[in-house]
Amino acid sequence: ESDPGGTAGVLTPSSSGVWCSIGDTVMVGALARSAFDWIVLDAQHGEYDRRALIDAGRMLTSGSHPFAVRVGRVDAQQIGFALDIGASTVIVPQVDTADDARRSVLAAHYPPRGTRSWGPLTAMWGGPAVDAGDAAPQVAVMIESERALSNVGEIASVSGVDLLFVGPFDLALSLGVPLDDLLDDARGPLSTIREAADAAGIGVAAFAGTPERARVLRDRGFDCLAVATDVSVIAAGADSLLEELQ
Ligand code: 3PY
Ligand code: MG
Repeated sequence: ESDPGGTAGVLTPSSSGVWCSIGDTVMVGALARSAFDWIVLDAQHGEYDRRALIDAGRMLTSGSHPFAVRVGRVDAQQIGFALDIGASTVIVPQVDTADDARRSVLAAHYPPRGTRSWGPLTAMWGGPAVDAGDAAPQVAVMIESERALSNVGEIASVSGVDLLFVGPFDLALSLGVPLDDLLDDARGPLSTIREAADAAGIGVAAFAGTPERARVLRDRGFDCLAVATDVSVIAAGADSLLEELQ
């Protein structure tokens, strides 16, 4: 069941995002001015420690640029803190069960809906004093294991789960299949995930990392995609600028 009040999250249909791992505020600022629809700060595998998250969050919220944080795990403190720094979407990795999903939703909402602790960091920075009752973050749970796949129907129907976010790299590892086989399989796990989301009336998204994989995922019915990473943007930009010179 989707959030009855709706959310102002960044993961919307037909949108393209960039996944930031470097932990650098200037890089995030440049990407916020680019044509990408959304930005993810990756605090699971990226270089975002608490300080780097604060710096990036302060910069993005002062520019009124909405963003997402991928937290390190299903953890109330990390989920609350991602929202404290102004993220409008939280992406929770390794959500394997309906209970993991419920804990993620509870952590993202203030009482009475959830258990989030009051954290007015953005107000401290001079931003809007978000009223506790008004905060409506988008909660995306990552489906990236065999266990998550077998529980995907139950996970999708947890009230407050707004989106299933596929982590194809971990999902392929967990299933013991090559990544390309997972992506090429039109009737396999990806369609199971999409159908579970459809049945629950919620959205889907996925990490692609390259435009090539994004095209394949689009063919599988995923059109909210992390198409590139901050590192790949730099590499591709460097090559294309030099090509221009030829
Ligand atoms: C995965 O593919 O497992 C991811 O988590 C993408 O970052
Ligand atoms: Mg993963």
